[in-house]
Amino acid sequence: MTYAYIHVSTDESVGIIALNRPKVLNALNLQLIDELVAELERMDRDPEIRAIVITGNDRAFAAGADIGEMAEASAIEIMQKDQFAVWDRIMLISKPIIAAVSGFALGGGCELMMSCDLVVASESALIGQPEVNLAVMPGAGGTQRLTRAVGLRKAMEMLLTGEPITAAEALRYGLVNKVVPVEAYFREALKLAKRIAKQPPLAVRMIKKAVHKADDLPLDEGMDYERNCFYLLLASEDRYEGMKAFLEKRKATFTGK
Ligand code: DAK
Repeated sequence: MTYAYIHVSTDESVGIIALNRPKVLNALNLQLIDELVAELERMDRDPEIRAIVITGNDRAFAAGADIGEMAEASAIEIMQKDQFAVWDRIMLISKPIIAAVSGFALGGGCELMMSCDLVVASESALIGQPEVNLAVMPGAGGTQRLTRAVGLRKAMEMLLTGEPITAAEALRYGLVNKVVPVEAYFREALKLAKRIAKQPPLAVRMIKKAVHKADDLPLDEGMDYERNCFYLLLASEDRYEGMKAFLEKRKATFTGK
């Protein structure tokens, strides 16, 4: 598959997608999002890939949706094309996605980052939702996921002022997992991805889904969901192997069955 706006590679069992529109700070035009989601879905189906890293470049993860493209489109055109539907498909990816973020992660860039499961940021990262400056508002989860992640007061401040926060502040608010020097953010994200890629894939998949349910379900329903996943994993071959290997004091070999 050849793409115009993303670059795809693999390292061991990690799939890597680099957003690639550097001249416009990786502004997310419709084709880029289509390519990104198509590749995420392809990697999700590929049994050789166990975790996915999405990155940009040192200057920008992504500075938002492409304002040039949006400026031309009417509300009716955007609604009729149902452009948000493609974004929603990111949440259906079953494998863990790690964002490696440096520089600007603004608007749709911040929303894309928040759709990932883990975030490793460089010290230069600037993260925010500046849509208000354009007299619009986030449409791909900015008011909902940011509020869940950082709490109502901080989300209000970021969304109403449009001011980005630094990586250090994002770490304090739990919006990113780790902050490292700019030379190291991609390497650290890859290291984290490789670590997760070695875990038994069925357990990883079910844990990811169950954690996301914590945002959506009341506690009793979430507990119920968790328990059903737990029972299902007990039926896997890997769990016999995992427990047997522990008792035999050897390294487990997981097959994803
Ligand atoms: N779109 C298009 N081009 C962009 C861009 C963007 N979001 N951000 C930057 N660029 C372009 C600039 O126009 C410039 O192009 P040239 O002039 O060189 O041709 C180039 O990237 C470099 O940018 P600057 O010269 O501005 O660089 P600076 O370092 O001076 O400033 C900046 C960097 C990030 C502070 C600044 O570029 C900036 O404020 N950018 C806009 C940030 C922003 O407002 N982002 C939010 C956009 S709204 C949707 C899904 C999602 C969304 C909407 C709909 N649907 C599914 C329907 C999300 C909406 C948004 O994200």
